[in-house]
Amino acid sequence: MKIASFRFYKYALPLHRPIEVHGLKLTKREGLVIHLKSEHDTEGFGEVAPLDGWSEESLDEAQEQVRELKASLTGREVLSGVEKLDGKMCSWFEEMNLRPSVQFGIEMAVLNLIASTQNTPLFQSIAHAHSDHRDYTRVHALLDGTVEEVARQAKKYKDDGFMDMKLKVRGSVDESAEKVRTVNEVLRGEVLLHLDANQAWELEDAVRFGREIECSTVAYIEEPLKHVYQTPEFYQETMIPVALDESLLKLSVEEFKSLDGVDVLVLKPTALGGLEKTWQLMRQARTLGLAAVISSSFESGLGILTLANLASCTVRDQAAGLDTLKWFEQDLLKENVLIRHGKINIRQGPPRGEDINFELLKEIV
Ligand code: OSB
Ligand code: MG
Repeated sequence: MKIASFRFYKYALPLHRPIEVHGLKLTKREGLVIHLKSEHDTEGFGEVAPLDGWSEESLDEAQEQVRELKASLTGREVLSGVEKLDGKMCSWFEEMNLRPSVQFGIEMAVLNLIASTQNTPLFQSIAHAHSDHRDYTRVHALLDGTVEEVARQAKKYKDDGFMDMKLKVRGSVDESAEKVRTVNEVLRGEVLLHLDANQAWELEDAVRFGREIECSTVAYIEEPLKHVYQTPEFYQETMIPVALDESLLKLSVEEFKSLDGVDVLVLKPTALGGLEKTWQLMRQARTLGLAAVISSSFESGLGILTLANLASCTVRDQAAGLDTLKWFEQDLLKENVLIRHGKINIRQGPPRGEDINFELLKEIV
């Protein structure tokens, strides 16, 4: 199959409320969309959306590389077997040294092109020759705000049928612990709670937090510590399993696998450097007995659908971190990605041109 046409676009989507990442506030979400067409006129969309405050590269840098990709891929054959995600994808683009979000976006476009040519949902072509996959993905509902707000959100999502929720606890230890206790009273142990502290605390504070929420049903906490190497001490003192997220951008597998207390890997393919790299981390997690949680970097619905497909292939039926479209006032997909009873359905094939709001895209030539 040939890449007969390669076009790309920029978007700037308005938000209901700012996205807050490591102290930065984004008032709109900007990114790029890659639109590939084969010689049979099948299509594949990819999204390149580095996240300020989180990604190492800027959107301008990413855009420069997408331009280079367009020049080098137009008219070329898709390397056969790349959909197996066993190393071919990375080697195909190796000499271009793609930034993480660009690697993700081109892989997403190529995989969607292959799936739409085969006329199958993306998860079937990803999981082909691999074992497990489901035709849905479970998602945890994101709770964020004051004590009263998160309590209200928890009640609503519980009534909606969510079985997992994730609560941001980046504030003071006392306020955070109060949030957890309040939410827990609403959930009554019927919903699993994930926490995320975004590296807010010194060991001492993190341990105090752990003691203050003692009776709550917390499945794991993401990044409780300023210094990740203190994870074993935190775990010993609190017995709360730890998930690594931002630390994965810095630590190698060798480094984190020796940290006692680490139980979960939170994988953000846009920041980690693509679908194949994430797929390999999913396999390593499995070997090490760790759970893998696929998580968004606030991509549009296009990116979220691809991530939901990837998440449906994790071995354990873990709730993914994909409840971020509620920040967006507008989306690139005409039909909103629905989270019903805590699940995203992924039975449909990859998006086609007619599914996209092209009026929100500005072509870059
Ligand atoms: O703190 O985990 C984070 C998104 C972008 C940057 C950082 C984070 C997130 C999310 C995604 O929380 C949603 C999720 O993981 O549930
Ligand atoms: Mg996190």
